[in-house]
Amino acid sequence: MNKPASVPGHFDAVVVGAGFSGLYMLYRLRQLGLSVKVFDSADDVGGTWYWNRYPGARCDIPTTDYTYSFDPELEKEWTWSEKYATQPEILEYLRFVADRHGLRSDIEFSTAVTSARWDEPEQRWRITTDRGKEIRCRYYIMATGCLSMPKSPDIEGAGRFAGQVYFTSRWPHEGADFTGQRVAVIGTGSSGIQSIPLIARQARQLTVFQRTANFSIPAHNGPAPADRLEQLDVGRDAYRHAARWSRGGVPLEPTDVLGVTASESVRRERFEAAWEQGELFGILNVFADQGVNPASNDIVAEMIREKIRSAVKDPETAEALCPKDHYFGTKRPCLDTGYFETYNLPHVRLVDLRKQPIVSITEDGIETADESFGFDAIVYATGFDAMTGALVAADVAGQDGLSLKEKWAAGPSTYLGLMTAGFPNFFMLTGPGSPSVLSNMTVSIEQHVDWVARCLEDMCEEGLETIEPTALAEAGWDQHVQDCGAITLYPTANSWYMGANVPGKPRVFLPYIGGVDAYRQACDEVASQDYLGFRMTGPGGDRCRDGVVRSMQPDVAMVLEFVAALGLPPMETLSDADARALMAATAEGRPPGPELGEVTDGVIPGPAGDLPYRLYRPGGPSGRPRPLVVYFHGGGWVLGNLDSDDPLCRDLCARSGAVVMSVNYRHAPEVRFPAAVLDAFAAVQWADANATELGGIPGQLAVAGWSAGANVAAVACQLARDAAGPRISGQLLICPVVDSDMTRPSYEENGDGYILTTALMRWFWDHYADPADRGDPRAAPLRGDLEGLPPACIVAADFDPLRDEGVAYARALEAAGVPVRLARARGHTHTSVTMVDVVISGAPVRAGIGEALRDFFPSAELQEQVS
Ligand code: N01
Repeated sequence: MNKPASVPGHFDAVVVGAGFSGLYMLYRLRQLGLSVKVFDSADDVGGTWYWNRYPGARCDIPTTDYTYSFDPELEKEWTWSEKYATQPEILEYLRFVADRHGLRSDIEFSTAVTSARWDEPEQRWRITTDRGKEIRCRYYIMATGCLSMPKSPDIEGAGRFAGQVYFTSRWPHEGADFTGQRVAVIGTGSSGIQSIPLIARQARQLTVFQRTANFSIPAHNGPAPADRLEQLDVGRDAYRHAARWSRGGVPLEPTDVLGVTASESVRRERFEAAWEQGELFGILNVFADQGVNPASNDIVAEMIREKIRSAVKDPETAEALCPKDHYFGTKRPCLDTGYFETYNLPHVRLVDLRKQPIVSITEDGIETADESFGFDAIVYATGFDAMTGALVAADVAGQDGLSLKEKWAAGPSTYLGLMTAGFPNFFMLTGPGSPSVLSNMTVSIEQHVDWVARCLEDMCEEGLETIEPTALAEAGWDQHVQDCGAITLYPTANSWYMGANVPGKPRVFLPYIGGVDAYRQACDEVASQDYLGFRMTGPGGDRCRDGVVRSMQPDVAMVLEFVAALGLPPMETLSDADARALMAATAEGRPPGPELGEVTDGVIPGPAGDLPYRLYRPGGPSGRPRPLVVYFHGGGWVLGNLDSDDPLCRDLCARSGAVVMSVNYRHAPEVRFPAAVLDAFAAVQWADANATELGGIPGQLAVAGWSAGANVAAVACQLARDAAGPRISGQLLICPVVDSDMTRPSYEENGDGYILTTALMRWFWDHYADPADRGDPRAAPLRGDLEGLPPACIVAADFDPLRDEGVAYARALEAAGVPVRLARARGHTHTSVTMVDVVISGAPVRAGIGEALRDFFPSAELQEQVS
C-alpha cells in the first residue's frame, strides 16, 4: 500500500476513538502499511469502558463472545474471570491488547478532534484538535461508539443542586463513597439498573426516580458457562465463524416456535430456560414471533412481570416496576444482579415519575409534584444521545462545506452505516444503519473494520483514492433499514433506538435490525460487485457501479428463502391435479385472516352451471346494507378456489367495510377461454341484480381480483360497459394479467426466482387459451377499448413479471380518461401482497387497497364505519 506519509502533520488515516473499534482499526491500518494517528479525549484506551466506571458496570454479552477474535494468540493469553466481566476487567483487557500490539505509539490521548473539513482540491481531510494542531489525512474514520455522548440532563434546575453530582457515563476515577448519604438516582436504564443495587449497599437512604419501568432479567453472573467454554475449546474457529454469521453476533439457533400457537407448557418451559440462562439473545429468542407479534410479545412480557411481582414484596412498588408502556425488547432490556430485590430494603424507595413528575432539582434535593426530597448526592443515569450524538457533535463538514449535522437534520442517512454521500473517504464504525447496538458489538466492530480495511486495500491496488456512496445507493439502504424496522414492534417504543430519549431528535429507527448475518452478506455483496453504489476516483480512473443492494422487503425475502429451502418442484412440471394439490397444501396452516361479522357459502347460476361463492360481511350492526365487491381469485385460470384467497378476501372486507363476494369460475384446461370471463361477467350481473339479498346497496358494486382473477375482473368491466350494464363503481386489479405479451422488461427482470415465473406464466397461458385467442381483449384486456371503464386501482409489485403490464394498463386507462390509482407494491412479489399476516410489509399496501375500495363508493357512511 501507500508508503507512510513523510510530511509532518500528514497521515494516511486519522481515527477518532481508542475503544474496541478504534484500536482494531489502528491495528488493521498499520497492517496495510498506512500511517495512522488516533485521537482520544481520554487519557487512556478503553472508549466506553474508560468512561463508564459506575459501580456495577459490566458488559451484557457474555465475555466469551464480547471479545476480539482477530488474534488467536490473544485469545489464548487472556482468560476472562466471569460470565459478564466488570468494567475494570474489560478496561484491563483493552490495555492488554493495546500493549500487546504496541498500539499506544500512534495514539494521542487527552486530545479531542474539534473539527474535520474535506478539502476538495487537495482531496484530503483537514483535522483540527483542541490542542491547536492541524492535521491532514486521506481517510477520516470515526470510531466514536454508539453510546458515548451523554444526554444532557433535561430536567429543570439541573445545575442548581449544591451536593455531589454524578453521571454514570462520566464516573470519577477515584470512585464515589455514598456511605451514610441520602442518594438519588435518576434513570432506570442499564446504567441505573446495574448501579442501583451497589449504591444501595452504601447509601443511608436511596431514592430511585423512575420515568419508565424497564424489563430486566437476572444475569446469573459467575464463571463463564461450561458449555460455552467447551464449544470454544473444541472448535474456536468454528464458533467464531458461527458468531459472524449469526443474527446477533452470538451463535444461537433461531427458534421457530411461535408464541401465539405454542402450548402453555412449551411457552413456560422455553421462558424459564431463557430466564435461567440469563442472556439477552436467549430471552429475545423465546418465540420466533415475539419481536413482530404483539400477542406473542405480551406472553413473554407478562411472564417477566410475574417474576417482578414475585421478587418485590410491596405490591404497589412491584406494580410500578412492571413495564407496561412498551413491548418487551423494543427498549434495550437489561441484565441485573439483585435489582428488583433491592426495593425490598427498608432504606430504598421508588418514586414513580409518571405519578409525580419532577418539578425541579433544587439546591438541596429534588422537588416532585407531590413532595420535596433532600439529598446529599444525585446520580444521573439518564443515558446518551445514541448512535448519532457523537458523530454530529464532531463538526464534520464534507463537500461544499455541508456539515453532517445539517445533512442529518431530519435523521441520519448512510450507506451500510459505513459512509454517507457528500463526505468522501469518511468512514463510521458501527454507524447508524448498521447492526451495532442490536448485536454483539465486538463482532460488528471487527466486521466493519475488516470491511473498511479491505476496501482501502482494494482501492490502493486499483489506484483509487476517494470513495463515497451515491445518493441512489444511500437512499436505497436508508429505505431498507426502515423497512426492516417497520415489520417489527421496535418503532412503536419511545426508545433511544428511535432517538426518542433526546428532546427534538428526529424520530427514526437508527440501527439495522436485519441481522449481523444479513448485514455481512449485504456488505460482502457490495464489495464483490465492484463496490456497488460507491463512486471511486483516483489515478486508476473514475468508476461507479450505481445501484441498490437491497430493495426487496425483508419479510418477502424471508418467504422466498423459506420456499426455496422446501425444494418444491416447479409448478409447471406437475400434472394439473398435483399442481392444485400443491397449492392447497401450501395454503394449509397459514394464518386465517381477520375475524369478520359473517362468512357464508352459496351458489349462483352461471352460464354453464352453478358457480360457488363465499360472502364476507364485516362486523358491526348486522343487516345494514353496504357496498358490494365481487372478487375473483388468482391461480392462472387453472388453480385456486374460494379457499385459496380466503384470508385476502377477509382482509379486503375488514379494510374496506364492504361486503365481499368471492366467486369461483370454471378453470382451464378442463374448460378453456373464454369460459372464465363469461362466468365472471355472469357473476357480476347476478350480484348486481341480487345486491339487496346479498346485503349490498343496489347500484354500489365494484369488481376485484388478483392475478388471473384480476384479468377476469378487468374483462368483466369491459363486457359490462359494452352491454351497458351493470354499472360498476370501480375495479381493483391486484397484480393483474392484462396482456399475453411476455416480452416486457419485468418478465426479463423477474421471470425467475420470485414464485410466479415466466415458465409458469407460459404454462398458465397454454392451459387457458389458444395462441390465436391470446390477442382477444377478453383474454388480454390491455388490447381492448378502454374508454368509459370504471375508475381503477391497480397494484403493481416490483418483483413481479406482470409488473410492467399492470403499469401499462394503468397508463392506458389514464390515457382513455379513466381515473386510476396506481399502487406500487415496493419490494413485493406477485404473491407477497396477498399473504395476510405472513408478510407484514404487505399490510400497508393492503391498507391502501382498502382505502381505494372505499373511495369507489360515494357512501360517506362507509368511510366513517371503517375509519
Ligand atoms: O441509558 P438509557 P443507560 N427525567 O437511555 C431516564 C448500554 N449500556 O445509560 O426511559 C427522568 O437506557 C430514562 O427514562 P425514559 C445499553 O445498550 C450497556 O442506562 O427515557 N428520567 C431511562 O430510564 C443501554 O441501553 C450496559 O423514560 C430520565 C434512563 O434515564 C444503553 O447503554 C450498561 C430523564 C436512561 O436509560 C443506555 O443505557 C449501561 C429525565 N429527564 C449501558 N432522561 C451494559 O450492560 C432520561 N431518563 C453493557
